[in-house]
Amino acid sequence: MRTLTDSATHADDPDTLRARLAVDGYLYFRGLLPPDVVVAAGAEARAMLAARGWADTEERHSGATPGAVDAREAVGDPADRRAAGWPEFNRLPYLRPLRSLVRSLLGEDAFSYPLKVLRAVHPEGDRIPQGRYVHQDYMGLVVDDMLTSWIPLMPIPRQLGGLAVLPGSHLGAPPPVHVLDVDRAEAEGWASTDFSIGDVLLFHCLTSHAALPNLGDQLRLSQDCRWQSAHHPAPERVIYGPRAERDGEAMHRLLGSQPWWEPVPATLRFQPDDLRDGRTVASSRFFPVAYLERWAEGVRTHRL
Ligand SMILES: O=C(O)CCC(=O)C(=O)O
Repeated sequence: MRTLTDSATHADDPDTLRARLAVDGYLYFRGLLPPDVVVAAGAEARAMLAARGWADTEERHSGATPGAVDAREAVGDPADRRAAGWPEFNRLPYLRPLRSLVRSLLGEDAFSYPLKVLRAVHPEGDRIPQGRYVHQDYMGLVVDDMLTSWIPLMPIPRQLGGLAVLPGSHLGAPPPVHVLDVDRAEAEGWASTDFSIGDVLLFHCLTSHAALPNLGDQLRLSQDCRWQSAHHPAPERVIYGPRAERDGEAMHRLLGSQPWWEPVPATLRFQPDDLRDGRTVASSRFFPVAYLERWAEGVRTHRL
């Protein structure tokens, strides 16, 4: 497996970052965030999950109570919902080094979605978590040039199943959805690294990515969060949350009084949720997109 290219020394150089994003489809920053804040977020999430029997406080996996196998199941798990609503965890995308960096790429009207995903991934067993499947985030949300930030909440060596990306995959046809086969990934040129506290992996919504298997005996904790420019309409459900009785921006009631909280831009327009059922054509301001049509029944790409 190739090692992710570190762009930390170019964090203040948006032209270089845009050029790298256009070629590789991702940007990786070693040590971008203050470690103490990330450690606090991880410790808080772990303690809350532990209180519900997900893992003990030493981070070891508790076999007795498997918990949710992936983020979708976790939404229905009170322990995970509580951990994902805690301030230290939510604060990470609002930290200046990350927020300014994303804005230098997407523009000053860029914002992070109010809902952040807490991934608590158990050692690999019979049930494979969603994140292990090769996918592109565009397919779920249909927002041009949406970026995802992936933040390890603990040191995540490859053995613990960090995230891997396929550099350059944003320029071609999306692969069929399948579980990442690590041996095959070697040959195909996938890239990952041994992640440390403070690292951030940022990738484009057309970039294929997947988690490596967790072959350790610890619960692997990370956060992923999505970003877009307010120039593009946003899917309503990612701003207001999945519930039918919507009463304003998700998380606002819980976190709106935090000094770091920023509401989504007032100018933001919305795209109907049923866009998922229709035809869409992707485009990017960073690179020419292989003509990509997304229909309800799947995705077709054509080289122009
Ligand atoms: O962290 C994981 O296991 C998967 C993350 C992922 O697929 C994503 O952020 O889109």
